[in-house]
Amino acid sequence: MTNSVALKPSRVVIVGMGAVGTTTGYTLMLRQRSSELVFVDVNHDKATGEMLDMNHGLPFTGGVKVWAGDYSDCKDADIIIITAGASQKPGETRIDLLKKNASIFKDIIERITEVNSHGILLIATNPVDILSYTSWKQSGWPASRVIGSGTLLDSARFRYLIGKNKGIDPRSIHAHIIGEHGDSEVPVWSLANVAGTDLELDEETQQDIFDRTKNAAYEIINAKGATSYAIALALDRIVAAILGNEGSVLNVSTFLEDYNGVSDVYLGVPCVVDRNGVREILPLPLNETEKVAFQASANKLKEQIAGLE
Ligand code: 6V0
Repeated sequence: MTNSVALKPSRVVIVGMGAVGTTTGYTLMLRQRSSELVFVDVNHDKATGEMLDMNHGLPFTGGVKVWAGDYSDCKDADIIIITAGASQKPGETRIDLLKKNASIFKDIIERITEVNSHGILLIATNPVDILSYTSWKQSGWPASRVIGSGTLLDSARFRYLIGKNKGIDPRSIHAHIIGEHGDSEVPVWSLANVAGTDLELDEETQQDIFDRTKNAAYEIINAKGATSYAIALALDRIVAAILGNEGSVLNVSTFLEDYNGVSDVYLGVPCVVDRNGVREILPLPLNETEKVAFQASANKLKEQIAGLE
């Protein structure tokens, strides 16, 4: 199978086997990212059903040991992916989910950190930047090992739409969405390029591409109820960077201190990700407009965090 790391003994636990958790589990299994995959859900029957269905595919893929477990399985986990909790219903913003998911998270983080102190927490549940921040605080783990999926998915949507407009493979487009994974996210047009050359997109086209990037989740949720495939691939990409010790640059959510005028908040920015988690945060030379928008995104999230405390 291409795209797989050698199956060194490694364990990934997924907490929350809904649309995102299940698709992520399936993606990790297909790409054989870890030798062990464990599914945990408050609805154990659901986790069991998904596990059985995937196990019956192992004669076609081989390699991975998959089971439905509980928090005791987090003990030996290298990575614990959290996708548990409420998801957006049509018309709801990600911030609308905060109260509900913050209380679910308290319990989940407590149970994980009771048995594990060495792993990496990879958070996808929304609002992902705020829950990554509260998980970091509660866990007491170094920020390098508490990672949110951040704007990796948004940046993928952005690169896809730019690539489509230009007729170029999105993997060859270098363009970043930073800030909140949500309505205040920021497109970094000043640094977007293909092979170091300008994208040559007029203002109206830029606005259209950004609007479609920002509103993609709303469009998909209205049409099919949830997003799952692209977020699963984004989480798989982060797992690959960690377990493969890649040093890949990914727009994950991380703790920022004195970054473009922003401190004490988690936001999506380009980070170097390797076996230890976030090894390094890359400083982006934002223009003035981008900096103001980025700071506004940080302030919005900080207000929400203050409201929780
Ligand atoms: P879903 O399909 O409703 O699945 C949620 C799952 O969590 C269900 O199986 C629940 O049983 C389970 N669950 C609830 N409470 C607990 C608990 N205390 N312990 C263990 N399991 C529990 O939701 P879906 O999978 O669509 O979305 C999950 C979360 O991911 C939501 O908050 C989404 O908003 C978020 N997303 C984040 C994305 C990102 O880019 N970060 C992208 C897509 C969705």
